[in-house]
Amino acid sequence: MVKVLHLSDIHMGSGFSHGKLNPETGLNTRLEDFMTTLGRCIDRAIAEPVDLVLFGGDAFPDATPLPIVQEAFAAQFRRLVDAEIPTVLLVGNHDQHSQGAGGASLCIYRTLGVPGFIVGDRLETHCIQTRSGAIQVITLPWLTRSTLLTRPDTEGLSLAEVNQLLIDRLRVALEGEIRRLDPSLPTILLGHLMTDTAQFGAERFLAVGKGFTVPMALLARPCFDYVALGHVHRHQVLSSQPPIVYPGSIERVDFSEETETKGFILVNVQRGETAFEFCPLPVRPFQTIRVNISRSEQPQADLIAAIQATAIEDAVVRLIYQLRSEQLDQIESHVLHQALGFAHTYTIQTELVSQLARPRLPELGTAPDLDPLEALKTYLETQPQLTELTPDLMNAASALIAGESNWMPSGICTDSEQFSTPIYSSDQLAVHSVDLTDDAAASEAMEAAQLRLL
Ligand SMILES: [Mn+2]
Repeated sequence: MVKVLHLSDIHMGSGFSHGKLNPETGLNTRLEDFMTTLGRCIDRAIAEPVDLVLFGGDAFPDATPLPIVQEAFAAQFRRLVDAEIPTVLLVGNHDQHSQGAGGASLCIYRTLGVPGFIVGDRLETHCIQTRSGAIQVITLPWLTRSTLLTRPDTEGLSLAEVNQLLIDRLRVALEGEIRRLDPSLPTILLGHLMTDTAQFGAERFLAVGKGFTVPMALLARPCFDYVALGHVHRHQVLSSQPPIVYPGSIERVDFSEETETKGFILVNVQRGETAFEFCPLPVRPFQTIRVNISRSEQPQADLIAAIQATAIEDAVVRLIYQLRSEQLDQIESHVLHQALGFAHTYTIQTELVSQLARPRLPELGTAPDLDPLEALKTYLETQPQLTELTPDLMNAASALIAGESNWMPSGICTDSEQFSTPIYSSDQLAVHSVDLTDDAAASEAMEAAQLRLL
């Protein structure tokens, strides 16, 4: 039985905006958080001790981390060298410079010949001798088109066809590795990839052309005793036979990971009989306080109550509150800052429920069924610089609202096609106040944020 610690998506050096300067060290507190958390993973590897550490990729936010960040990362992994624990560092998409053409930040460990360290920057099988015997690890780094395809291969193909071709090539290449495996030894596939069943909008990921998804059928093979994945920041177990596991990121990278538990995986790998457990890490909490006080009689007091009802101590906090513009005078911002002072760091976002709640032209009143032409006329009367254009603007507006197709602005000669369809219908011109309490939109934005990070 080989004992393995599997961690992934460290992203050390990201999220500095959620931290602050530590005057004692001169470091951003979020860098210190990531250093502490990575340190906890390495502590555990040494305390067990495990026979092998697998890192699933994405060490830093990009391939050219600040020297201080690179050093902090190396200082932790160096402890594994001292403890004589073999380690595989897999290359994720964030570790590659210009789609892999500029090398990968982690390759320096191979160049320096760090004892016991293997860099997984290509599809390859490594037979690793550990204290508890030999184990085979197939490394499958983040694939870009140029890894397996040439330009003539992809010429004239749609994105979906290119992705299919990439999957076909991967299937063949992986099959080649599998055939050379020693079936008597435990085997792990270590991959940085998006599977077709991973949560977080795989289809959308594919649709925007930033990557491709690997079918589960390619991974769920009896020749693997454990499939160690990286890339998706939310911990998830995709299959139990064999175990196919994303440990997720070790620290919250941004607010899209607010509710996720962070941790790493301890695995006992045995031919045909693998057991694993998720080990949670005590990481800094993120808290969103979302309050709508637009209908409140006492907006300030309600806002403070919402803050006090939230566990903000030492957390990264964002306060998002919605109010009407005429309530702005009732909010004293220094009181808000005082109430949020217990947070590690915080941001305040004010959203106005409707810009139109306070009529800018008192002449217009607040009649809900205001005629748009009347409104435009009233507006133009207050704008003397537009007097000359007023007849044209009024004509244009009534033509648009009436849906007339043949209206032309006077003095402008255009292609007749251009104005052949009305741009607005009258109901589109009606005034709608924006509903900002749409939770679906909020979660969609969060999902999009997470996808950017993967
Ligand atoms: Mn990634």
